[in-house]
Amino acid sequence: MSRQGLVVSRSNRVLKGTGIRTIVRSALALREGQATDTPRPPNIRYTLMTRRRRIYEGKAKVLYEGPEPGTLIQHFKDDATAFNAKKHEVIDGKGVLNNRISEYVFTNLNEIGVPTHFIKRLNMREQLIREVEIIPLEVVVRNVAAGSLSTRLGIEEGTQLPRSIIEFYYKNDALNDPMVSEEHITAFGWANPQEIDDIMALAIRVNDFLSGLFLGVGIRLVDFKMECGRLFEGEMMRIVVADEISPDSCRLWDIKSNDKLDKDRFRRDMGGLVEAYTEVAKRLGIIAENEPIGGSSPKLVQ
Ligand code: AIR
Ligand code: ASP
Repeated sequence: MSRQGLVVSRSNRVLKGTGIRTIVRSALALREGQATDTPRPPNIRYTLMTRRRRIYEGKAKVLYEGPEPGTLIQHFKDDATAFNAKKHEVIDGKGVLNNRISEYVFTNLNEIGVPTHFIKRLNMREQLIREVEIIPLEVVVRNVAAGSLSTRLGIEEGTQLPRSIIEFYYKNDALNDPMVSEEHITAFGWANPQEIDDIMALAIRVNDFLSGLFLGVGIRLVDFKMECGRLFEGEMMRIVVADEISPDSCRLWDIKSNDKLDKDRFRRDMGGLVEAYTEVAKRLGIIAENEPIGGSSPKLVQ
């Protein structure tokens, strides 16, 4: 990642308090896009020397080693991919919005007793999470027909389903995340029957919570994807919700207009993705009405 060991260039600032701590603090704040009042000396380039160990880099996120054993830092990138990364774009501001929206959802889930990997948000793009063993499944819950379900079964998008449907997909890019059944999951040892029960119970609770949350702000939760992980605590293990829950992983339609407020805007070349995610964040009260959108962080000099 180019943001590691970054070089920050700033000029025309009054020189004051330039101890190494101040410099590192400023550089960190800048890197994360936080406002910093700490003045920097003019025309000097700083190299941030703290290097974190990168554990994993996915399409939209990076995981770094956390400050304590058993923790990780989850970093939200601006990258958007679809159709198994065949389509790729960098959308300025997406990572910041997903970090905030996912923080909000996971904080609420923790509060209502749905266990998650989330500990706290650290800055504009990063959150502290518990290290879990990711179960290689994408758990999709659907309330309204859309996307691949509509294509596969010929059901018109927007059709209310008779009941919520849970589907499993095997997380494997090379295979295009194929849909799998409980038979496949247990036969290949991705999860055992007890774990599948736990995952389904979590999926239903998350769906109930999210449906109500979004309905309250005039948004229909059409479907969403979640991932689960095994959290080991001493001798004990439990299944928790992991990854992220954001407009990247949900279909969210405005109740009145049916406007899409999710990643389908990117998948279907509709434009206005950051505006749509901002609308979701504003309706949830995460960001203020007049807060600027998209402004992710200062431009970094490579
Ligand atoms: N999803 C699936 N893989 C990645 C993601 N984000 C989400 C989609 C949609 C739901 O899972 O964002 O909310 C179902 O997707 P599909 O394509 O199977 O209809
Ligand atoms: N994120 C996945 C991909 O890059 C799938 C999707 O969201 O459409 O292919």
